[in-house]
Amino acid sequence: MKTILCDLLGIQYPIFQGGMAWISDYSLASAVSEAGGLGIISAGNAPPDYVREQIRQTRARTNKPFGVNIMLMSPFVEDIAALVAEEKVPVVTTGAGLPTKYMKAWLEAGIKVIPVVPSTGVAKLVQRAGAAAVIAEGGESGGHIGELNTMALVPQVCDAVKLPVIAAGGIADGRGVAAAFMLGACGVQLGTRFLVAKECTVHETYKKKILAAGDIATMTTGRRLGHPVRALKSPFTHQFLKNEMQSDMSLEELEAFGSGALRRAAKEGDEKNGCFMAGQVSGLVNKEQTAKEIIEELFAEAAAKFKEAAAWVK
Ligand code: TUI
Repeated sequence: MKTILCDLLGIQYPIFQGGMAWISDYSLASAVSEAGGLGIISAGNAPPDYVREQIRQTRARTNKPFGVNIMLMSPFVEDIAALVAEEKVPVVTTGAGLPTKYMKAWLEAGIKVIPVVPSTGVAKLVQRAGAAAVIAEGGESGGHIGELNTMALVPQVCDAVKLPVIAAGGIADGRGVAAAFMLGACGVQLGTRFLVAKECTVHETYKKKILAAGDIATMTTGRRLGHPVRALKSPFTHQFLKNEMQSDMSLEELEAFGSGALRRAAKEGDEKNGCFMAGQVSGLVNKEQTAKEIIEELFAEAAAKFKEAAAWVK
């Protein structure tokens, strides 16, 4: 299954591995790129030296295209923005904000810029600024989410811009991939499914929790802070929600309570104080596989779905 996204980026399968802060390192990104998708290193809140080393390690393991995801709320965002231009990484994806002020420098460095957009307005804005494509990520996804869900967001973004659209949020198997294409997307981005990839170096406890999770295992917190986050229900998320509802807790105190929680989950497997960000599809993710197995299975399933569906039309 080849789409214009494959030609645009020089990849074999139209799939991105989502940039997951504290999780998507060179091990996962290089495995996904080698398997024919687009592997993405997450800059998250990390300092530039860490990200530079991740880029070098990825380049040492694959000659294929890869991306760096820039979390725009990072305290190091200015330095990371300069770093990716200096390193001339093939693709930059962005999340949690507007990337427009950095885009001129990235485009001058020959980088393909592919922002996550939560709405048609943001999609149009980044199209004007020179984006090569957009990722329409619905609220089924893990981590920081927008207002709309994938089913409503993807077709509206497809109508709003002329760019290739990559669907994200709520996709974990071939049915999801096929559905995303039916909504008008020409590619998909998956995070949660790649969290349990063999090459993913996240803490074993995190993987076990995803594999054990069911359909109603996630919840959102952080609405009072203006950035809702989806994560597996846990002692941390329940306490966060309680704090959030308590009007005597200031926004600063609430931010401080949440600070470091994703790192504690991803690096330490801290079941009590960690925040295990994950998508609603956690219930569909039931086995650990290599990145290559995941990608090949997804597209074999999607192709079978399309053949089945074609037989319904007389
Ligand atoms: O960014 C993500 N997912 C993330 S970032 C992250 S790190 C974090 N940790 C704690 C609190 C907050 C963040 C964990 N997961 N996905 C991409 C995404 N981008 N989702 C939503 C957006 C987005 C929202 C608004 C993109 C642009 C945007 O622009 C409008 C504006 O008002 O800035």
